[in-house]
Amino acid sequence: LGTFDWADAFRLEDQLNEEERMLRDAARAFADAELAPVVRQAYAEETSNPGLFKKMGDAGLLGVTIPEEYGGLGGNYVTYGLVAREVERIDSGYRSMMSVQSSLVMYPIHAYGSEEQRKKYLPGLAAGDLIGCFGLTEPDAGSDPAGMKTRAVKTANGYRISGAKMWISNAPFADVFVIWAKSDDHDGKIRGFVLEKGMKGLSAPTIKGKQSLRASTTGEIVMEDVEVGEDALLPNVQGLKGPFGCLNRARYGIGWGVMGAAEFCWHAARQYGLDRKQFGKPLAQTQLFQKKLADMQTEITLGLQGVLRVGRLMDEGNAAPEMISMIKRNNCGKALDVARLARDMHGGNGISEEYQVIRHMMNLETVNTYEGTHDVHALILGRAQTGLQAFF
Ligand code: TGC
Ligand code: FAD
Repeated sequence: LGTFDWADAFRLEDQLNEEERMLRDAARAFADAELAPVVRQAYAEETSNPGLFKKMGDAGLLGVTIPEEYGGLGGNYVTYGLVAREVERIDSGYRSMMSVQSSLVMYPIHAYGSEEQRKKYLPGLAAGDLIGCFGLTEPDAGSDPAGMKTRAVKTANGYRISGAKMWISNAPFADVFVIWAKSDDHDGKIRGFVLEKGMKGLSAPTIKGKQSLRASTTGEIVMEDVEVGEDALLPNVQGLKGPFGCLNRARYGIGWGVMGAAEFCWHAARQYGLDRKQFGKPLAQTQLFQKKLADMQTEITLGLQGVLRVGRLMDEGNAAPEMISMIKRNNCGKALDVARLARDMHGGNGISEEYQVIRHMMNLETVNTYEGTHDVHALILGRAQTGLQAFF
């Protein structure tokens, strides 16, 4: 019989190859050195430092799956997931900055863009010299992006784009805006466009006062008759499968990322229970405390095994969107449960920013909502097993 490692119950470590472990370790070292020391202040002040993109780029964390010829790492999806887990172990907002850049900006430019667009944007995005954002959600179209109002009208030289996007990560300091609009030139189908900071009519005001994901900057995108050339259109995709193709990658990464946040909370709760004594013995020596630790350990172990399986299928080209819905939904929900338990197990200290579990708990409320809410992914899975859509 084998030995039992409480922190790696199903020996995830043995299921990774040498290169995956090496890149994971590098991401962990980066996160500990560059992100952990700044996150508490960033969260308290609701600011995120755009300079972190350059640091992430130098560390190879941007565009992990993008080929090296465009500045990416040329790695597999398991590596991308492992990196997300390490970054989110520090903060979901930092993982958000990274995953928007990689999956929602670099991926569509690589997958749907022209060779000129790839060469123009990808190396700068991979280096972190350029910052990207992804505009799908609108004030009146969140879970139902097909209801978007943003329009692209054909002009002599290109398109005139008008509309507003809401809740857009990185937007206030973005250089490159991947936005989705209904195009009158394509029978009203949704098309992707790459806009650039400084275009006339384009602005991205910051949304202030978030009580969650405060270390990541979020904004609106306002487009008032923004004139773009034909070269702004992403030529190789049309319809909702364009943005959903990007979301598949980002949702997958979130499935891994939230396990990092959950692991932070679990380990913190365990240590707190070992250190703190009440009624003459460590809290960790009580049955209720141990039951909670067992629940955390079990859900995290199963969640990690699930994302590893889906990651391997992605790397084989065999992952279906419904599998990604399952791991996004379940891992977000379980991570939120773990964070709430950890908050409780820290007693009064659990509400202090010093112990950090409440920051993770607050962040996970957002992560459970964005990229398809917990309930929307339930409806995707319900449709897949009944053949009946229950969205409307
Ligand atoms: P539906 O009829 O299901 O599909 C329309 C077309 O899209 C195709 N499709 C997909 N293609 C690839 N991957 C997927 N996962 C796909 N899902 C659907 C589908 O095949 C069809 O193609 P075609 O060629 O037949 O037209 O569309 P629906 O309107 O009924 O969709 C319903 C629903 C609820 C599933 C969908 O709208 C949905 O997933 N809503 C959630 C919206 C969402 O996730 N928004 C995310 C915004 S971005 C974000 O949150 C970033 S936060 C990032 C960060 O900071 O980390
Ligand atoms: P709604 O769609 O209005 O949903 C409200 C509630 O109703 C939810 O509980 C939902 O599950 C439920 N609901 C909706 N439809 C149904 C139904 N048919 N049946 C049952 N229940 C239903 N978007 C981007 O495009 N780019 C980004 O970079 C981005 N970053 C974000 C960053 C942050 C911090 C946040 C908070 C959001 C971000 N989003 C981004 C937007 C995010 O994807 C949306 O908030 C999310 O898709 C939900 O949309 P909504 O907020 O409009 O909620």
